[in-house]
Amino acid sequence: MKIKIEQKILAKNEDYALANRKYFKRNNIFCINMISSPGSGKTTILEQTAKAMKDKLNIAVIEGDLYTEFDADRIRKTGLQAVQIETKGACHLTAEQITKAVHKLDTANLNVIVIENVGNLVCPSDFDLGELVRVVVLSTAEGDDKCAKYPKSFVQADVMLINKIDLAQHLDFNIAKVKRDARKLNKDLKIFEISAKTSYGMNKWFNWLTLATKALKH
Ligand SMILES: Nc1nc2c(ncn2[C@@H]2O[C@H](COP(=O)(O)OP(=O)(O)O)[C@@H](O)[C@H]2O)c(=O)[nH]1
Ligand SMILES: [Mg+2]
Repeated sequence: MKIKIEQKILAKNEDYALANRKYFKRNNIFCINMISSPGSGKTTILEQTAKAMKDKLNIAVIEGDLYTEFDADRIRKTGLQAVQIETKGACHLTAEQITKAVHKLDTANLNVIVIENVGNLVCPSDFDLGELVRVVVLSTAEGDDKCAKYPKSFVQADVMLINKIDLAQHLDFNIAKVKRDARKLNKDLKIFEISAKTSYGMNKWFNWLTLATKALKH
């Protein structure tokens, strides 16, 4: 019974995800699903990305949290549009929630939508949102064993941002080991070492985002 209900939920999610993906492609909107543990720095990365890219790309953000509008408010302060989804306890976003959130955005001339998923390295990986790429963030403060412990999030990702590089030296975080573990799971994974706090490595991430967004149009 439980399996049947889960299959139904995932099948319904897949229908919405397919429709979302079609919509993003038809409208040349580069949609990113950003996944990580709580506190890895997703919103900070997006704040910095918003500030650096504001003259180059028109970006909107869909925020997912169990409760509060805190993150959408942080993004709006940078001048970007942001829609907050409060899941009221659910540990991931669904494709149907994304369809509804996109309706609330002004999508004229929009280049990029970033979905900041609910902070969790487990549940979001089961739910396709219709994104065009998945970005997983792992921060040095979480420890260097997380790829091996939560493989699905890394297997499904296109890009990994290793954030809080500024703290790595204080935390016995072995960057080479994390990259090895991640590439063992996913040989095509693109990896950037960054610090959203000091801006270390952020230009490489901005360049990747610009090129990937442009490539969508061809
Ligand atoms: N030292 C350091 N702190 C960071 C960095 N990025 C984010 N933080 C801090 O980590 C905490 C959580 O960041 P936040 O962006 O809210 O994480 P989220 O839950 O993944 O959205 C905040 O106190 C940030 O200031 C970084 O690169 N280095
Ligand atoms: Mg956040």
